[in-house]
Amino acid sequence: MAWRKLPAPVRGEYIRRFGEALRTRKAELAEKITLEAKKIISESQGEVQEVIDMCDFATGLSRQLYGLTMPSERLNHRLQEIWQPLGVVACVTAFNFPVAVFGWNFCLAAVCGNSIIWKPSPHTEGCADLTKEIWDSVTEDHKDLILIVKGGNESANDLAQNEKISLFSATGSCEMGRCLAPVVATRLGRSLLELGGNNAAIVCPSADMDLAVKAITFSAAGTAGQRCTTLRRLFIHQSIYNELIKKLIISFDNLIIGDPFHPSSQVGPLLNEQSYVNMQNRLESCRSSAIRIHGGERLDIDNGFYVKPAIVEMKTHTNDMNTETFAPILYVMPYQHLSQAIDLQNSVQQGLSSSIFTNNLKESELFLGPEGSDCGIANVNIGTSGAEIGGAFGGEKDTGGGRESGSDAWKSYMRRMTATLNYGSDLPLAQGVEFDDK
Ligand code: UN1
Repeated sequence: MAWRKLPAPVRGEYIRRFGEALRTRKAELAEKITLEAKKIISESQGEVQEVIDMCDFATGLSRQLYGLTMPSERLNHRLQEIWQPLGVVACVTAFNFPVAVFGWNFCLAAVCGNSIIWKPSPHTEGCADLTKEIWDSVTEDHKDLILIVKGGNESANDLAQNEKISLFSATGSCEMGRCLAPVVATRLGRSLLELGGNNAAIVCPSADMDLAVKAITFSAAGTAGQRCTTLRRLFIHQSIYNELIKKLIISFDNLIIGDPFHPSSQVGPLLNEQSYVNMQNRLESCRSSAIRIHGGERLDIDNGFYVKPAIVEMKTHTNDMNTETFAPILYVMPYQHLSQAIDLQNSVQQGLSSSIFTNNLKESELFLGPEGSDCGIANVNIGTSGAEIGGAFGGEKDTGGGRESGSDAWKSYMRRMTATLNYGSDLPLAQGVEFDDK
């Protein structure tokens, strides 16, 4: 039977089984991620766990696709919302989260009654094939719920153009979004975009310094700086600037950089030579405006593009800091007043993730209030990366405005039908309009 005709909880049961199969094959899929995306094995296992968590979430959700019932102003009428599947969802994913972002999209799309066409990054097609193989192992009749399309920008463009795609969901750079969103808009299609970030953290005088150092190090250097949520800019209150910088330099010096398959490695290599060249070009470009640059150099390990994550001390917020360089470069600046730090944080075009480190309630409330962070994600005493699936994930401004994964993000994968039903014998018109023969 057609997938969209199955009762949603039956669709949820398939997703539950997919989660069970992923649990069984977690190690195998994680190894494939480390092989292709080159992230450390613990992060790859975490990424598979993210898909498993999505399966659990979506299974529960399959019984909770609630539509509101509103009181009708007319006698013997019922007014309600019914949520319907959209049809085919296209999902374009990036190399850095080769299965988790697919999981966010697929699990929701599937319980909502849609099928998915997945275009993975050309760097991580093996991860896509293995994920599809795991899906195929849990179903005889619905293997074609996932179709994989391989290729580069042209394939993504074909999907964006295709009138039969009801939702075009894409994760990647702001440039990619600027190219593809107008293509979807020209056919008045729907898109869901999760584009670049340029995430900042603010460290206030009352912060727990050791906790902040740990969180900053993971967010800035983890995944070799290749998450959309990676911490790229750090604003430190001037009264604690020197102390925190010293601790951060020690923390970065102590990072274990090496083979991502080795369980003790904390930072693996960059994806490829291009990523390395981009990083070096950016460091070169900010050399004249920086006060000091710590790290950033290539390390001679196994012919890979291993780098020492860089800390760049800046005097002012320069143009270099406005661009997302997909590599471990952390720009650091002192600030005097919290409102000034928040302004600097919000001064970039992207609006994905943000953090404040403070033990002062007034500061954290300011940060989370209407005059605070302008990002889709705002954390207190946690770094900018590593969000759980339960919340809606995505960002504002040039990040594209889309929301994926938890909360009510499922609504993007359905169409809202407003139904008014007359169970009386008269035909009263809304707003008291009279249309009877006089
Ligand atoms: C991404 O880099 O595109 O919050 C996604 C995080 C991860 C997802 C990152 N859960 O860092």
